[in-house]
Amino acid sequence: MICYMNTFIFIIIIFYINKVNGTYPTIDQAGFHHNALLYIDGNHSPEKLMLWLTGSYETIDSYNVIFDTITIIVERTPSNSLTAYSTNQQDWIWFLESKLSGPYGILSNLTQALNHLQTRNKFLQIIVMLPYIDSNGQQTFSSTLNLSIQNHRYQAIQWYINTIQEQMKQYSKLYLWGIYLMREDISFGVDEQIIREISDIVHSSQLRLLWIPYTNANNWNNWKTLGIDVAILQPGYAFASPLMQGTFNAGRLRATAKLAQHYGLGVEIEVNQGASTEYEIGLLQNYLAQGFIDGYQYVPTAYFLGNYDSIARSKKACMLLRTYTFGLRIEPTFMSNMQWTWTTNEKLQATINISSNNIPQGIRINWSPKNSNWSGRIIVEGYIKIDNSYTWKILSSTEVGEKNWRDEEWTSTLLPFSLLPSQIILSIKASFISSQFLPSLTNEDLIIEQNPNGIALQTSTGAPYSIIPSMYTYNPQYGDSTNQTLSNFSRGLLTDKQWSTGEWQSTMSIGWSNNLNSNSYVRIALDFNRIIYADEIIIRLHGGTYASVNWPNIARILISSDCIPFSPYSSSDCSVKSYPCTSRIITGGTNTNQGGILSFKFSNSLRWATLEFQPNSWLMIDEIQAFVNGHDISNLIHYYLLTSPTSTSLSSSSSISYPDDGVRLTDGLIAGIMGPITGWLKSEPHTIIVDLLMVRNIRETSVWALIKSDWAISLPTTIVVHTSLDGKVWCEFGNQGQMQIGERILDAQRLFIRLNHTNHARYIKFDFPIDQIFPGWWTMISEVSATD
Ligand SMILES: [Ca+2]
Ligand SMILES: [Ca+2]
Repeated sequence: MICYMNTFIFIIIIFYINKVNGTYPTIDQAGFHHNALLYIDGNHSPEKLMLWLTGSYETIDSYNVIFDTITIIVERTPSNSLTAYSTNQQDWIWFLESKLSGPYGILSNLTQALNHLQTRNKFLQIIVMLPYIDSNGQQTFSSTLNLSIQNHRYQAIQWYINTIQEQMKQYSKLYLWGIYLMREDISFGVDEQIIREISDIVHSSQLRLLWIPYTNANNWNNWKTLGIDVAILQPGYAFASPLMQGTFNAGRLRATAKLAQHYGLGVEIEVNQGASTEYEIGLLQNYLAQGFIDGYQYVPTAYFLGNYDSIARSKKACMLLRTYTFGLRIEPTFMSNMQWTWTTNEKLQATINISSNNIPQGIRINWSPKNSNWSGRIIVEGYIKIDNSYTWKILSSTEVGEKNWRDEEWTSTLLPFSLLPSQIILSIKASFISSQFLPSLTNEDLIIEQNPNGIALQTSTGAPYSIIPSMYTYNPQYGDSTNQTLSNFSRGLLTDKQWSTGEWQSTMSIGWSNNLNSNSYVRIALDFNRIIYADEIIIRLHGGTYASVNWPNIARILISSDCIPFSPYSSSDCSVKSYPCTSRIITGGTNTNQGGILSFKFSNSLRWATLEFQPNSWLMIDEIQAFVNGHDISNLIHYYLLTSPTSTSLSSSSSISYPDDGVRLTDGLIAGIMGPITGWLKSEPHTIIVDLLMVRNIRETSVWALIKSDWAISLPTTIVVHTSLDGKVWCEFGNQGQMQIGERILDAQRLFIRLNHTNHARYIKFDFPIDQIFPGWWTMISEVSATD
């Protein structure tokens, strides 16, 4: 029996590691293929709908309706209620009577548009949203209905569906497929029960139920048991790339496809802001291209297109969507399945020549379950022609280790870089280095990205800085026992030999919380006061999700004997080595409230080290320890919190509209759109001073600012840059201190000064004087940097 069981498990494992275990829904099962979400918050005339339905741009490009199904959605009602939150009977009546039906309702307008167009099938199928049923917020749904009572819910939903079915009878070109759940997540508990009730009512009306959850929404992979007929998964990449202050790279599209396939969902096509810019068109192109690569092009699909006159706000994006729905393959902006030359020695190495038409902006590694236990370092180098000489240059590097895995092992790692126009790249080499075993990779796992990614890693990335006047009120929730470690190397809570091996105790930890919209890093620099030899550094911290205390997504250590490493890109004057977290050990506590250790094992000499974490909710650290041959040398550690512990509020008491968060301006991320960003009125002067903590070689300085003239945001007219060795005597950087215009990505514009020689500096000062010409306009800054 035991033998039999083992064989059985073995077969399951083999099956699991070789392929995705599951399938997308079929078009027959779902009853649709191309289902577009039509947001009718605005007005949709028949003329406008003719453009929209045919994928035409500004004039009719074709008379063929490219969708077989339309899902009708209203987000906001006249009483300013959101249909995904809580609405009342008046809101529902308004939707049914003035938006859906009637002579100017969407059903009538669609019919009028269809009278001039050709459809694939006899009918255009219609799906109508059902507002969220909120058992708490809808207790006074109407004078007679309280939706916390099951019987009242039943009456309201049944009435809503009956009304739609009645209205639909008047339109012979439209066919009611069913109901769409407006809320994109389903909380555990009573909401699950309500979804089952909705499903019963919908099914008893001979209709079907559609749901489109977002990434990691509650119950996203449990939709079948709740009585939902068809579910489509949102990748979210179009709204959460690093340029949009999010955390997804293009590998998210592949991961979504694999997860959708595994759990039987389709994949949503998403268009950001109507895809009017080259960058956004590139994102759309990759959604569509991945549909061919991973097969979701030929299964039930939902299209999120925003609310515009046409399905997109550029001719090219409209054409891409028409081509895709017609069934043709779309080429990605990235390059995949290239002929890499692979060598295996102590490390695995893949090399490829780059044609002069291509502008690589990063290498993406697509992981699959066979590599789920791999940990090690990846280095990407470029063979680059600069001023008639050729040289191998490190473009990017990263560590893959414990807890780097999300998306159920279909994750990817992006190694971003950006080359100057004068640097011509002839070859790229990717090396995989590990002390354990080498990963098993093939050509299809290595992708060359050509889209900009909003990451600008420089010598100064991660360095502390200050703004004058201050734009940041600091009041830590879980701060250190001393303020010394915020401004210099010192000792505090993290070196006091006190920690909890079990449950988290608030007084023992320093805490950092990640903002959901950002992928900021937490960095702590260590100084051993002299060059020493170490073979293990461990972090004592907490996780398990209690009170949102969780293990970080990513952890690594950078070490150096020459400089305080902020990032492994730290320039040629300083040698930095980096290592992944090699193991995570739970030392005690309960399932949801754990104590544990993250261990970094290496053997090297070092003076300085920087620990870098990407938090996932709260990161709570108790202690840092260092060892050599099992001998504790923690008493040598002095540390500097490069990232301040999370503050209770960001300058809530002051009049600062766009406060700084203390890390944003040197975190390596560029904001391509408005969002959390540091800004001030041009009638006020500001100064930013970056402290590299020691003298470094600097050849170039830059500032990333937003341009958005319809929001009164423009580039700073003048930025004067100075450098200093001691923070007292300042030298102008460049002749006039005036910056040149560099590259632009979305609304982000780079300004820079490059010298012909190297400048020695510890401090870099960026002065933004008062702008007399546009005093009422804003300056918005997302990054300042210095590099050699
Ligand atoms: Ca401690
Ligand atoms: Ca930034």
